[in-house]
Amino acid sequence: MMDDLSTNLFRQMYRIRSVEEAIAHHYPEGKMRCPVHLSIGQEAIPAIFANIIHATDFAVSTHRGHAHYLAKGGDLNAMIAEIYGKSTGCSKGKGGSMHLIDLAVNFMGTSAIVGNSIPIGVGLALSVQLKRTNQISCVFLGDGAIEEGVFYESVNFAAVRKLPVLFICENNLYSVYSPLSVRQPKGRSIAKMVEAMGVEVAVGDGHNIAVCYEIMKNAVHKVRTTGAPLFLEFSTYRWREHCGHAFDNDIGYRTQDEFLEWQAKDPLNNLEIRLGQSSSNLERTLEIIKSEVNIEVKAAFDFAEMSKFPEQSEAYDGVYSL
Ligand SMILES: Cc1ncc(C[n+]2csc(CCOP(=O)(O)OP(=O)(O)O)c2C)c(N)n1
Ligand SMILES: [Mg+2]
Repeated sequence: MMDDLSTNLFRQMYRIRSVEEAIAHHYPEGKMRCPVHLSIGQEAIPAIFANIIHATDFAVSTHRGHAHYLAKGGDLNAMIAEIYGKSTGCSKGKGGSMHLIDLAVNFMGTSAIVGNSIPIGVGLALSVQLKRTNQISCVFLGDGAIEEGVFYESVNFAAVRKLPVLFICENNLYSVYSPLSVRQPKGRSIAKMVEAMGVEVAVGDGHNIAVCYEIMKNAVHKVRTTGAPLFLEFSTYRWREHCGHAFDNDIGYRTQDEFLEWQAKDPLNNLEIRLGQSSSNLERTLEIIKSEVNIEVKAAFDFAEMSKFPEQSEAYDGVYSL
């Protein structure tokens, strides 16, 4: 992989990780009054996405959406302010961590309801088809969303109407505390199930950034040129508890050995080691990237802290008019 691309991927992954680590660090202060679902450990796929997708393409995501918002180019200050409930937040401080949106970069929203954003993303793809623009619509979803009925309706509709939608399933093996083994029959492959619905699929080890980059690049190109849907399934693993800032390996739904096995495959750490060892110039570049990102992240938290809470009179602004 070329150095420029590798350092870009490093920057994206490091930026997402730093933002999430800072959220985890400040969360116990009690100033973020919303649940947070962190994707520390899952940064590779959004970082790859950031390097491939166009600003004009649409994207929607889930309750675990910080990384996708940032990867699509969403405003960092507005995201942290939103999590702090401030009026400068991307949803004016009324939505919190699970309601991120940045229309300036066509990041069209996230939802607390599992599966809820899938038909929105498919609807956006229908709008692209009707307007005959050269955009695609990307739908991030977790393995748990596959168990919602709306997923099948949406995939079927996308297949039948041949819509330019790219489904990106981040399979982190768990829906809250339930592993796939208690939710799906043994050996059932999510991707194969989707393929049986008439949609092309590709599968990748979400920790192998070189392979996943090629898979995603080909998929985006294919959806854009054919206008047909495509489904990607990447394996990945979240390090922290399902919801919140802490680690929860002690509560018994997964083993410490499993956790350590995935942590050893950390794409961020492994890329840093590989690049750092390859030349001292690259090693210096990584240090510069890290200090730039650290400054940016600190500034976003300062911005959120300094911003005001919404006024009571603004409670329904932008929501609906009576
Ligand atoms: C319709 C609905 N059912 C259940 C929940 C509770 N819930 C919140 S997140 C979640 C797990 C979703 O798992 P997955 O889609 O794999 O995403 P992950 O949390 O692993 O990123 C569940 C069941 C919900 N928010 N909405
Ligand atoms: Mg999951």
